[in-house]
Amino acid sequence: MRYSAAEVIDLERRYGAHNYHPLPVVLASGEGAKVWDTDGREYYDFLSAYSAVNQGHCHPKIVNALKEQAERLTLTSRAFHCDNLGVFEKYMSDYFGFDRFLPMNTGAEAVETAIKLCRKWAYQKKGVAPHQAKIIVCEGNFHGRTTTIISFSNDDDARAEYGPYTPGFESIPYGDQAALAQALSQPDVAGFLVEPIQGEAGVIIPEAGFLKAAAELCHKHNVLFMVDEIQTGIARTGKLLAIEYEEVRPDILILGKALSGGVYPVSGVMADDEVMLCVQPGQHGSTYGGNPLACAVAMAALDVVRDEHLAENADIQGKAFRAGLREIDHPMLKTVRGRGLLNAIDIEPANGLEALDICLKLAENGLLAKPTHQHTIRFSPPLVITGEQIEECIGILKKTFAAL
Ligand code: IF1
Repeated sequence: MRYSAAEVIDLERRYGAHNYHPLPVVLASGEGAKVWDTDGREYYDFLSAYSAVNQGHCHPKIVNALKEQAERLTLTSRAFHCDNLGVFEKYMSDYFGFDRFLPMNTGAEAVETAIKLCRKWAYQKKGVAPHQAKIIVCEGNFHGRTTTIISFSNDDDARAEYGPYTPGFESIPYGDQAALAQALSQPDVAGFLVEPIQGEAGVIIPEAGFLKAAAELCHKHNVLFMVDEIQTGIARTGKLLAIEYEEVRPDILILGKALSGGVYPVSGVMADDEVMLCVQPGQHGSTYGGNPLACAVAMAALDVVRDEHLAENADIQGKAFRAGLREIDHPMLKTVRGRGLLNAIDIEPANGLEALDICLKLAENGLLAKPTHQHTIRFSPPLVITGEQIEECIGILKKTFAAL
């Protein structure tokens, strides 16, 4: 090592943009549900890079797929064919049950792709007048950080001073069926964009039946139902997709993060012919989207999810984790909620201590988690975590709360 942890942190402070405020932990390696810092200290990773590392850190099958492909061919651009893109697209079609897949790289790009597809469809198929297409979104949403996406955020940190904003979006309260019905009955509505569980807002689970009602309302009003499963998808909530809890099928499914197991950025959207074929050559794309490395990595990452039964494990370990958390009797721990291994607790500040202070103490005790907003802590470990490890982590949480 050429630099100490303190020096690395200082280099970031000195030479980087100040757009993040990380915990003061410098990680150097990872395996499964664990990571190690530059001093060799071991931690359980209860963030999983915001649910990108569902398959566990450095999963050998995914890393090997990366290595093998990297030695052969990494990037052709879409100006030519590469020998595994079609194979990957068919794999995605079979895996998720949609006619077609359009690959991109980051989550925000996939959301942008969904928005563009939705508008194309509205003008070509629904007959919306030029420039009038409207997309309904939810208050408290987080869909990424492009200029258009932050235009329909209502989080001041994400949005302020980045205007002028992209028009064409309208918000309803998350989970409000009546407001949605009202919004969808207007003319010129092209789509409804929603997270099955709001991650950034603090793991907010809508009332049972909301997603089912939303799907039906969209269908009734000839509006595309677009579901952002970038954070909730790929087994995180105990099913392959969080929408399976309400047995609904979107018109546009948006995927990212764990689609590549945290090894390489891969995202994209799935849709059937009627929607996907609205985009013609030259009308959308990306230099890296669907490159050979991405295709190889994503197929390996999805093989792992299926072969290792990660959805089932997320369900089992999630239930055990919440049960353990509920055994903690402490006035600062107000509520426990979650689905599968996407969980959160709300903290009641006391004795000058807030959620961030608890995260710092958890880190000292070997468990990494990050507050979302001021009073919520999200717990989302890799889905390969075992029952024994969950038990050990509950021990760390109990010990930490007992010492507050
Ligand atoms: C950051 C949160 C998580 C997402 C959903 C799209 C994207 C995300 C549902 C964009 C990204 C991130 C990005 C990360 C923080 C983070 C996050 F705290 F903001 F809410 F995961 F919990 N849709 N989520 O959650 O994907 O372009 O980043 O690949 O610092 O922005 P991306």
